[in-house]
Amino acid sequence: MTGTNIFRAGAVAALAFFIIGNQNENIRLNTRVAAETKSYERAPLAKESSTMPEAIAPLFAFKAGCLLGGVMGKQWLDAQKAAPLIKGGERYRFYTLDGPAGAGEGDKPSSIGAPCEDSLEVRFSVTPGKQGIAIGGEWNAMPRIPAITDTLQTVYREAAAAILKKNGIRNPRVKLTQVLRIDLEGDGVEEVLVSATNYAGGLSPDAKAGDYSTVFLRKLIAGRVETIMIAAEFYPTAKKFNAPNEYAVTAIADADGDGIMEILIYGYYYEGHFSTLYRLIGNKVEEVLACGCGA
Ligand SMILES: [Ca+2]
Ligand SMILES: [Ca+2]
Repeated sequence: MTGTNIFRAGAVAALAFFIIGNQNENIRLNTRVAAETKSYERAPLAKESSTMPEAIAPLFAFKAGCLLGGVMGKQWLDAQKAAPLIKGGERYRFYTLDGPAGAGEGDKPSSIGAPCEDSLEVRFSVTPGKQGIAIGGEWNAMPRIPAITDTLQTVYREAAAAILKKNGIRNPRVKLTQVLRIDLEGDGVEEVLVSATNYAGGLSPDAKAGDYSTVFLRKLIAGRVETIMIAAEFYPTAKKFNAPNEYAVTAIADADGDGIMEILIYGYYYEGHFSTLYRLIGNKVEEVLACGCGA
């Protein structure tokens, strides 16, 4: 099996849409954030740009350590399309879940090497952290900073339990690993990103009955808090040699300069890892770029 196939399949398989409808959930209206939405720096829209093509803004995922691709104008380019446009010497800003984390120059992308010749790495002029995302371009890519909150909150444990039961795990061991509050689109209403994982025997080639890993979004839609699945796999029964993945959010940043923050999810399995960038479109979440490496 190739890592590329696994990470693509794992990332794409989980796009589904559920309604939980817990109206008591505390997603609060944040008027201070709303007031700030007017001052975002945005990249010029295509219709505002000159006849010269805009320079590519590369996107690099730390932890998985690979070039996601880039944005040019309003286009998302995957790594293979972006790489020829990245000559080396581009300036990147680094972002973790805690906020901006410095800047540096990147060199020309090069192959990670066997067994992932198609995955590309970029070396930086400074030693960045091991987390988060590197973003080229000049816009403010982190107009809002997520609040990293308590993983024992009952409302999110209950939301996770409902998802697990709906996906066939009758008596789930609910283990939240991350609860992040962030206003993704800057409309003054916070969303909540929840990660939950239970691999009873740790990550291995096999899954035990009741194992799962998921990242989902809680979002206020037309007066109801709803659940939007982003990445997920559920094992109501044990599976052999299926290479289960564990998922968590490693960055939340505006990767294309439109003012809406994207979500970077890191996934790993027993013999590889990957990063997948998702964007919010209205009330849906879709994958835009991914990279990784596995045996
Ligand atoms: Ca929002
Ligand atoms: Ca964006």
